[in-house]
Amino acid sequence: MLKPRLIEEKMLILLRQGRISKWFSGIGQEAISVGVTSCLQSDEYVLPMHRNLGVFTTKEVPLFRLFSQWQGKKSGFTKGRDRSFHFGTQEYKIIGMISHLGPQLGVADGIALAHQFRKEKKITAVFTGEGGTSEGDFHEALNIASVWDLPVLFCVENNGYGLSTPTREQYNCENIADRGKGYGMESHIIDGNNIIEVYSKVSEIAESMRENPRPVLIEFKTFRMRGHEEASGTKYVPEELLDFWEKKDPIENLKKHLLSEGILTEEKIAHQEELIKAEISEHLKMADEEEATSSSLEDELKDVYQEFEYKETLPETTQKEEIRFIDAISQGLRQGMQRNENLILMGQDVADYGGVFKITEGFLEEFGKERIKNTPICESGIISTAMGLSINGVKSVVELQFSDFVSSGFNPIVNYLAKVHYRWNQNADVVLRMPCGAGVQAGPFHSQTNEAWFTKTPGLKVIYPAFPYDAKGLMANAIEDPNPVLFFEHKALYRSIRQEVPTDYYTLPFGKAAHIKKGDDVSVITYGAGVHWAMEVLNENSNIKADLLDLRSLQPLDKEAIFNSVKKTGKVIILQEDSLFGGIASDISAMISEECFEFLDAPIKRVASKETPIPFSKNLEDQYLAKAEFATELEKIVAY
Ligand SMILES: Cc1ncc(C[n+]2csc(CCOP(=O)(O)OP(=O)(O)O)c2C)c(N)n1
Repeated sequence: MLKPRLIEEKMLILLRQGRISKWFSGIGQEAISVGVTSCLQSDEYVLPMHRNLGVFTTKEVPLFRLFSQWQGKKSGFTKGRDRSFHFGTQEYKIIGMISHLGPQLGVADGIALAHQFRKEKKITAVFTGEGGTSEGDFHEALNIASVWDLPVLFCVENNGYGLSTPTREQYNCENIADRGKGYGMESHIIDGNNIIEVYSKVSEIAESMRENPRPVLIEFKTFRMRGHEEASGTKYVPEELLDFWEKKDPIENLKKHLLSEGILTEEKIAHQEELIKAEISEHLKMADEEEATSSSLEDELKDVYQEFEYKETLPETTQKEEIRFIDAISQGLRQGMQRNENLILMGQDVADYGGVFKITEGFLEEFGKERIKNTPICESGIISTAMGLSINGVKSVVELQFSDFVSSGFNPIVNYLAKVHYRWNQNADVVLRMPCGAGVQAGPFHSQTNEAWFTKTPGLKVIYPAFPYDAKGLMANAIEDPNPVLFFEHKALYRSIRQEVPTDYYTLPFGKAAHIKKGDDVSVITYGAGVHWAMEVLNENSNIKADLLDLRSLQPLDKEAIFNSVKKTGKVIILQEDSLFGGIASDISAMISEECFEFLDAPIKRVASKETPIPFSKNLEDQYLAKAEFATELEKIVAY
């Protein structure tokens, strides 16, 4: 406890000297970080927050690495890419927060699920402030852990304020621990300023959780003695409260106790302080002397994704059968699961029921309930859980029942999965299945094709097949690829498109468009249902010799195939099912004008759906969809 306290005191001096930019103080709360971490085994994970310096010192992270991290230098944990405690390290089994607070609670579930899956008797400890408990993620994570009996120790540090908001404006129950009942979960209240109570109670709880796996909620009563961060001060905190809690300082009280019991002497304490101060000075010097971070743009780009070399696998036999798009996805998934025993599939109603589209029918019988998991309705919590699985070495596929519902899991995808490899070189080995698309009269909330929400976020891969053969091979590759992949499956194609597909397992690479038709009149660039709309129109207008590209993969994008086609034809029409503004058609258009301007014989044309939500009834939906306009626009551009 003394070590994090003395480090903090030093940091406050550095802050005043302008040598560090921000500091979130945990002074007065050390007993919780240090006490809980001391109860963990060295290979058990802990997920700290911004005030939990004691977690890092107790896990014996060398101080110069922490100082270097805070100065944005190379010996830190993020190569200067993220600040303060926003990092993880497998070496020390510490998984730091993302700024959004809540997602790490679900990540802890995933880590615990991986232990449960491997039948290891390990617990996972995760921290949150009382403010963070107001986020939906808290509710989702506790509920998941309870439903699945995951041995997660949920530690709430109730320190009186969330930034300037006092607890009475944050929640309206007496104790946060009381919420445990609502989740069917054991809970405890512990005096967070008393290290002996923290250590003795938590070690007993931890041991019993290892033996009898279950989640436990602990509310530690404590107080934040300084501002939310140093610059924000404590003006809004009543003086009496600070006085009251100052008397409960965990270090001073332990010191008194140890002195009165004759366990320590003033001399021994002073000596210990000197040793720690010397260590701090020495390590600070090492960090100060380290040069400022620089990097090549190439290295920065390289780290956005985990390196993955595509391994071409060809079908073992020539055996083929004609199957539907939906069967191909199901086969790709099934064979992927057969080859990867270390893969869990999660989603709403995916087990006994086989998923709402029946893609996972029979999976439960074949792979068992440990691998095929029905989830509660909690997209954010489950996607965070998938992240945790990946951190603890387990692959996962998550079925979003409809891609529309991904909005409820948006935060962990774009902020956690997408950024984690760039931040601290941890991959997110997760495939998100996205049944999407209109044309089935399903209205505004079951028809969206929302790939553009993700193609603009570095760190994600976005795949969008249009044919059974591609869907199966690309699904296999999505599972092999250790990066986060959003796999879009157009619902209108599920049962309407058939093709001869190899029965054996095979892979297809990302970032390669398919050349569906060759022609010199115009390039038609599209994907998903757009490919079938274009084929329909081109079949009816056989006089038009179009070069038809099915992109198949939107991120990575096959720019070379696009540019080669445009350079050949000089005219291009980009067809997209989503509404026009901000869709990928706009970016492709911009790329073509930048790279192929001299080759163009007509203005680039984007054809997309209207700027409204997607209407339900057939006439309105037909009017909304880009399909209606495509034939006319194609004729116009050919005649230009
Ligand atoms: C989703 C989200 N909303 C708001 C914030 C801004 N913010 C950062 S910390 C914080 C207060 C958190 O309070 P609490 O969880 O009680 O933890 P404490 O800081 O008291 O330790 C707020 C509002 C954020 N980081 N993320």
